[in-house]
Amino acid sequence: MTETLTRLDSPFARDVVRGLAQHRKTIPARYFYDMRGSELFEEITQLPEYYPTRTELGLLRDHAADLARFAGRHPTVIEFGAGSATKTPLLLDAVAAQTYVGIDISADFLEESTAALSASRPGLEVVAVPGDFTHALDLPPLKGERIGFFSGSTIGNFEHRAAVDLLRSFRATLGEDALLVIAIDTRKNPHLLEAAYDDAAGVTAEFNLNLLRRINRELEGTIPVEAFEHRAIWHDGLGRIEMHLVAREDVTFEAAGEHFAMRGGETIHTENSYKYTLPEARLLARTAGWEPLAFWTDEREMFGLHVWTT
Ligand code: AVJ
Repeated sequence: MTETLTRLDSPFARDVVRGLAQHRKTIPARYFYDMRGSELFEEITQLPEYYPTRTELGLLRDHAADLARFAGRHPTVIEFGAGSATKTPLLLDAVAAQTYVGIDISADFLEESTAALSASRPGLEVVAVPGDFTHALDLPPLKGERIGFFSGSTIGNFEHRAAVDLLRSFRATLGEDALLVIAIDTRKNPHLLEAAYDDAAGVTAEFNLNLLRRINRELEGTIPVEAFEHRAIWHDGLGRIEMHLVAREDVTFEAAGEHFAMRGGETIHTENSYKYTLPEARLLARTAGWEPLAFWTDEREMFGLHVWTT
């Protein structure tokens, strides 16, 4: 009983109820990442259509020497979000980091990624800071140069104003004379974008639908998942990919103790993934108090890796 009460009173429950009660229904994208959602995202990163992960890895590899030139002699890498087993080591090696600080709201994911890093590099000092990186954080005293790392183009999940606020918080957390290495996906042919977010194997569809399954699992939901389908659309005016869950027919269901009804064709908007031209990315940097220092992209300009300074 207590268990039920706490679960139906969690931030997830509150955000689901608030989002589904709206005329235009939404659920924040951060709730994709339960255990199953994280597995599915890992699968997405391997899909032939999903270019971001492999392109970012290529850029980190190709520009290791450039990154080393910007870094000082005893750098600390401060990662916003739990580290990826593939990308984080590439940056740490490129700059010969002495210290690594991982910041993530999920203590479990953070514990997993920092433990793996410590185990694989005995010489590295590893610090886990459980916390919400969308707010300025007090870090423990750090020696050496500070290099922030925000990978995956996660910045794309934030609306422009929220992205500016986030980048200002990073600046406050990192302090003066810091660098930020940030991955930002580029604007490109809409067909390529829509394929990347609606893959032939249906993994992204499953990732999107898992949000409904998660509500059913955790919030006593009765959502008829088969009555929904995945949709990814490029919105050119807003410069973003939108993911939706579309009701195929009229549906009614319960979730987190509330009753909801949707008409056939009505959607739940589950994610925005903003894409930036180079001038847009530079404007974003300057608006948030950063100075662009370097930008690297691949041959086909599929993805961008930026280095900014304070
Ligand atoms: C993790 C937010 C960067 O927007 O590409 C992948 C999430 N959603 N496929 C992205 C995602 C659908 C991803 N980010």
